[in-house]
Amino acid sequence: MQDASPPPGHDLQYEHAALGLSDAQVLAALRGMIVARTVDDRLWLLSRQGKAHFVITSAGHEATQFGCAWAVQIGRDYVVPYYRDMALVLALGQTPRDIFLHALGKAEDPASGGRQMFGHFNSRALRIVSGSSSVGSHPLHAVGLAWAFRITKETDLAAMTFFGEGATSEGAWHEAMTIAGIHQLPVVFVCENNQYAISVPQAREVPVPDVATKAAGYGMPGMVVDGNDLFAVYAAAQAALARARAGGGPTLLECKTYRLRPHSNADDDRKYRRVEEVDAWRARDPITRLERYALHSELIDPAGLADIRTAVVAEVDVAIAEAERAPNPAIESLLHHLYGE
Ligand SMILES: Cc1ncc(C[n+]2csc(CCOP(=O)(O)OP(=O)(O)O)c2C)c(N)n1
Ligand SMILES: [Mg+2]
Repeated sequence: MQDASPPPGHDLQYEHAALGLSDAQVLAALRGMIVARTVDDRLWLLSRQGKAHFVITSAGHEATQFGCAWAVQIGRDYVVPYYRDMALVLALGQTPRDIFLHALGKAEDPASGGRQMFGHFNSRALRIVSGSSSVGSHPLHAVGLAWAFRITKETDLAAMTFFGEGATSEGAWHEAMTIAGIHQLPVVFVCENNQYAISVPQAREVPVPDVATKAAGYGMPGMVVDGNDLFAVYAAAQAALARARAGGGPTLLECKTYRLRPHSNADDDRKYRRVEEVDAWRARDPITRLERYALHSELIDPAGLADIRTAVVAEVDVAIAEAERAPNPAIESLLHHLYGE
């Protein structure tokens, strides 16, 4: 039988108190990451049931996304995410209900009133700007925002944009990096390097082992971060955002991680990666690592953790039931936001 007790110690780079994080913040992040994974599981089931036509999820990327969200001044800094950032938008304040409304294409979907493909998260209040479906193009939008701050003389804010390592081979990404570097704009570029662009492994999409080294060509620092370590990501994101807001220029953060699911519900990852490889990364699951840390630091005990998991399932059940009951968009809304309507 497997020993259920946590191994001694933990394998995160920092102790939370050293980063100025309270016990309550760590537990809130842990709960939030569990919510994100539970929503992720349920999105997958909705797609298998034929209720959600397309889903693309963040399982495995939670520490990267929550660590960055922690560093954002929510509602002040602009966030320009990509389709993989479901956990990020939850960490910034969107709700499981918002995500399900979006996935099911319902009228109250905050992203588009049920008219946009899943993954185009946005919120005016939270300053989350909808990404483009065209891989690698939306970092340009973040750079445009940062340039606007310069022109309007707005200070003490930054734009943070997210993308995969595959995106760093796209022309638009190079243009974004170039302009940010020339003008030393307040942008933090976050690469969520999960080692695949759909079925294409990193060695066939990126010519260097570390995406972070590309930063040198654009006049900005680049840093490799363990993307499955919540505290390491937070420390790096916090430093980069603080520097950007203070006029110190852009940074490229490369968070090394792994997606635990196929690329989308339309993909079968068994065709291009070995089960043993996926299992090896499951052993480094960012949520398990944070749980181990929380137990080791006596922030919570196993019974408390079980209570969180039970409460999260109940919360997500309610969100999904509400979203399923919610009305579909009216036919008259078909052309809203299009062609001047
Ligand atoms: C310009 C462009 N080319 C191809 C695609 C199809 N496509 C969608 S996602 C994706 C993989 C991108 O991989 P990566 O940037 O590493 O992000 P990940 O999905 O791994 O998080 C591709 C090729 C697209 N949407 N846009
Ligand atoms: Mg990738």
